[in-house]
Amino acid sequence: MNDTRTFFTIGMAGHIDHGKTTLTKALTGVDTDRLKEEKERQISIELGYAPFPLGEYQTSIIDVPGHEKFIRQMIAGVAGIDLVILVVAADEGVMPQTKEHLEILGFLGIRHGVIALTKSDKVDAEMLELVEMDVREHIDGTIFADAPMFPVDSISGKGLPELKDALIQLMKTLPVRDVKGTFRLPIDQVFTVQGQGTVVRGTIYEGVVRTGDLLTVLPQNTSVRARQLQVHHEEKPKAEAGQRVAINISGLSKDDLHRGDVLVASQAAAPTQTIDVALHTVLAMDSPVKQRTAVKFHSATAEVMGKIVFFDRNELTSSTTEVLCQIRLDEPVVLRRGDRFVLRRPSPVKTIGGGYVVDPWGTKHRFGEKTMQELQRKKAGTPEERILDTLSDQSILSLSELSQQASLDLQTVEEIAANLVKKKLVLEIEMGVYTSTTVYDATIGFLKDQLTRYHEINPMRVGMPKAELLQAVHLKQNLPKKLQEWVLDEEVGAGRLRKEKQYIALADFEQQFPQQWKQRILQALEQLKQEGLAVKPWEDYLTAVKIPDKLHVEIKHYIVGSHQAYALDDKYLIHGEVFDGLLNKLQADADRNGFTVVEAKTILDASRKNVVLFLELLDQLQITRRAEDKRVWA
Ligand SMILES: Nc1nc2c(ncn2[C@@H]2O[C@H](COP(=O)(O)OP(=O)(O)OP(=O)(O)O)[C@@H](O)[C@H]2O)c(=O)[nH]1
Ligand SMILES: [Mg+2]
Repeated sequence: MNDTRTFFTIGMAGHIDHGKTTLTKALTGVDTDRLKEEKERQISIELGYAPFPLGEYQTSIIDVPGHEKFIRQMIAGVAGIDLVILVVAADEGVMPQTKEHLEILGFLGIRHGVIALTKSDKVDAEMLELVEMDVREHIDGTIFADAPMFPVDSISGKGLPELKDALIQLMKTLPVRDVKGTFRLPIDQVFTVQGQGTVVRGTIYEGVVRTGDLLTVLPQNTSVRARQLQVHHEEKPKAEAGQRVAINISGLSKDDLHRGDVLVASQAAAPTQTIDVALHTVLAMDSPVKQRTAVKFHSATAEVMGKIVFFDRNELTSSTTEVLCQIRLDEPVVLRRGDRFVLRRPSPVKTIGGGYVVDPWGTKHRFGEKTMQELQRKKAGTPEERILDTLSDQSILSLSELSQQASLDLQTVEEIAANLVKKKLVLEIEMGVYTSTTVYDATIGFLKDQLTRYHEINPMRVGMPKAELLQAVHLKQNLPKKLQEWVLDEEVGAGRLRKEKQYIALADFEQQFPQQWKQRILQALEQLKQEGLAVKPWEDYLTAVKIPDKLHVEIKHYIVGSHQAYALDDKYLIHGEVFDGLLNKLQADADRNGFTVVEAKTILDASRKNVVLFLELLDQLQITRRAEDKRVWA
C-alpha cells in the first residue's frame, strides 16, 4: 500500500453555463446536477461531488454553480480544494463570474490550477486563438498566469486526455497537506441516513480522523463520536486532510447542525466574533467601503454578516497594498490564525476583497497608529504561536533550536515553553527537548495505523519489530525516531500499546491464523495430534492440506510460540496436548529418583529416536536434567 499522498480535491470554477457540470461528467461519469430544480432550470445550484480516479491518484471533483447568486456555494466548495479547473467557454470567453471566481480563488489562497476552454467544438481555430488570448490577458498577474490551457469538447471527449495528463503532472508537484494539524472539518452538508442517523460531509482541512474518535461540533460545543467514516460511499477506518469524507456522528440530529459548523478534534479551535484580519481588495471596486459598513464574511463553509472596522482610515478604496483591520461578526464562527476569507457587500452583492486571519480573538481597539502597530505585531505572531508553529513544523526541537527557528531569545523561549508545558500544549521529552501535543497525537496515530496494517498482513506474529515500525513511520511521515521512541514508551506505559521483547502490538491485538487458511491449519494440527509422538516432518502435514509453502515458516513460529505445538528438532513437531499427555505419563510412571532412556521408551511406547528427542526437549525446557546416564526432574 502506498502511503505517500495520493488523494487530492479538485474544484471547478467559472461563469454560468460554461460547462463545468458537463466537464465533470465527462471526466468522472457522474452527473452532479441531481436536484429537480437543477434539472428543470439547467443550472447548478448546490455543490456536486464526484470521485475521480486519475492514474495512481484518488481525487474528487467538486462542481460548483456559476450563477452569481450562488457565490456562497462556490466559496464553500473551493475553500478546501488543492487545485482548480477554471472553465471558460470558447464561444463566450471571459465573463463576469470568470473574473469573480478568479478573484475569490486568489483570496482563498488556491495556488494551483489548469484552464479548460470548453465548447471548443463550437468555434473555429481562429476564434479559439482569440479566446485564448482573451483568457491569457485576464489571468496575467494572477496565480494562473502560467497555468496550462486546454481546448476541450466535453460532448465528444476531445482534449480530455491532455487535460487529465496535465492534472496528473500538476499533482506530482503539489505539497503534502498538513496531516499533523489537529483535525478540523468545516461542514458543508448535513443529512440523515435511514437507520444510521446523522451524517455530515465536508473536505478535511487539517489532520486525521479515525472511526471512534471523540469530536466536538462548534460553535455549539457539543461532543459527538465519529461512528463511521465514508470516502465516496466506501467505509474507511480513517480519512485525512484533503479528502472528502462523510462522518456518521452520534448524539446530534440533523436540525442541530448547519453548513458552516465545524467538527474539530480538540478545543484548539474556538468560536469567535471579533477578528483581526489582513485584507486585500479587488482591483476594481465600484465605490469605497465606509467605516463600519455591513459586510458578508465567508470562510470555509461559513457565511456570516458583520461590520468592517478600520483603525487608520475612514473608508477603503481599491488598494494594491494589504490593509490591517477588524471584522465584527453578528454570529460566532470557528477560525484559526492564517485562515482565508472572502468579504462581500450584501446588496448589491459584490466582492470587496479577502485575505487571512491575523488574530481570531480580536478585542476592541482604538482608532490610531498605536493599534496599527499592534496589528502589525500580531501579524508576525505571538511568541507562543511561533513556538507552537515551529514545533508543528519540526516535530522535536531543543531550546536553542527553538530560539533560533522562532526568532526569540533563549530566556523567552524557556519561559514560554515552561508555560506551554503547564497548559499541556507542549511536552518535554527530555531535559530541554520539546514537542507539541499535536505532534504527539499525530505520531500515535501514525504508529497505530502502521501496526494495524502490520497485524492485518501478519496475523500470526506477536507484533511488529520495533526497529521496523520506527523506520516505516520515519520514511512515510518523516518523524524523528527519537520522538517515536518516546511516544512508544509513553503509550506502552499507559497500556495503549503492548511490547514483548522487541515486538510492538496494539493493546487489543490477538494473534490468530489467517482467516483464509484457518480451517486447514486446524486440520493439520488435528492430524499431528492423532499421531502422538510418531510424527512425520511438520511440513508434510501442511502440504497434505495444501497450505502454500511460503506460509510454512510463519505458521510454525506461531504455533510453537503459542505452545500449540513443541519442536522436537528443526523438522519435527509434536502437538501441545500430546506433549502434556506424555509428560504426565512420565511424571506418574517413571522412577522419582531418575530414569533412563530405555525406561522412558517403555513408558512412552515410542521409537527410541523420538523418545530421545522428547527427553532433550524436556531438558531444554528445564523440566528435566541429565545426571550421568539418567534423567532427574529439575
Ligand atoms: N457543444 C458543447 N456543449 C457543451 C460543452 N460543455 C457544455 N456544453 C453545454 O453547455 C450547457 C451548459 O453546461 P453546464 O455543464 O450545465 O454548465 P455549468 O458551467 O455547469 O453551468 P452552471 O453550473 O449553471 O454554472 C449544456 O447544455 C451543455 O450540454 C462542450 O464542450 N461542447
Ligand atoms: Mg453546473
